[in-house]
Amino acid sequence: MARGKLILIEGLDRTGKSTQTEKLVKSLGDNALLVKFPERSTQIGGLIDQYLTNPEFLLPDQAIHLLFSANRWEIAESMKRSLLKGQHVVMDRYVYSGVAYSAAKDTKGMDLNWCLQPDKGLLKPDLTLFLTNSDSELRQGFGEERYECTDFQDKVRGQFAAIFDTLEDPDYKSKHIKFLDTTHKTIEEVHQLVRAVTSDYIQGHADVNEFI
Ligand code: T5A
Ligand code: NA
Repeated sequence: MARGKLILIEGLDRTGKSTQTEKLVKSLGDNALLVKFPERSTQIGGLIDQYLTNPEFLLPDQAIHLLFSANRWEIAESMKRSLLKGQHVVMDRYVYSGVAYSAAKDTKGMDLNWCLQPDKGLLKPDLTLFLTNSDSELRQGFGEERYECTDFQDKVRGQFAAIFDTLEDPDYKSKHIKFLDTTHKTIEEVHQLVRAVTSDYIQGHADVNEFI
């Protein structure tokens, strides 16, 4: 049996990732599983949630970085099993967010390469859809969590660009990472775009079968 595809929706805060991952999973039917990072329902996820929502819950930058990575590792095996059963796994954020947000803090010693190390060995996505939006800070809810301020989001944007330009092989980038501009598009319009790119990918591409 063919394995399912590992599909990732990435982007800055409030660009519509959760909205679009949910719609994509529904449109793929029974054969798709939604995985959201951070997964806040586990014990590790509970600590991450406290860190994000409570400004008084303090952790060193290195420690919260490792917790985000550990949260991916605790779900990695079950994701692998689903893929091998032929299920598509659609992720709401993954390693790119993990590296970009931590590296954007400019903490001494925490450059892109340092930030990438704990995720080494996780499955590499088959397809990444990177959502961009030039006015996402206007969307409902922006500003409620720790990283949601415009200056920091600008730094994160720079780190995402650096990851795609320096850490990814140009051949992988051109075939497996698609950038979708959602500015002034309705939820439904973005969904149609996401669906089109995904079905095109599912029909026409071999599995990546590589690790981070
Ligand atoms: N993080 C995450 C790390 O630092 N390291 C890591 O390893 C990981 C995995 C929380 C934070 O954690 C950081 C990054 C984040 O700062 P999260 O739980 O994914 O990560 O954050 P959330 O708050 O759940 O999600 P976002 O803020 O990123 O929002 P989404 O999912 O991009 O946006 P969504 O879909 O919830 O939509 C936001 C609002 O906009 C509307 C929606 O209805 C909603 O109200 N909307 C639109 N409105 C108009 N037009 C459209 N096309 C719209 N699409 C959505
Ligand atoms: Na979200």
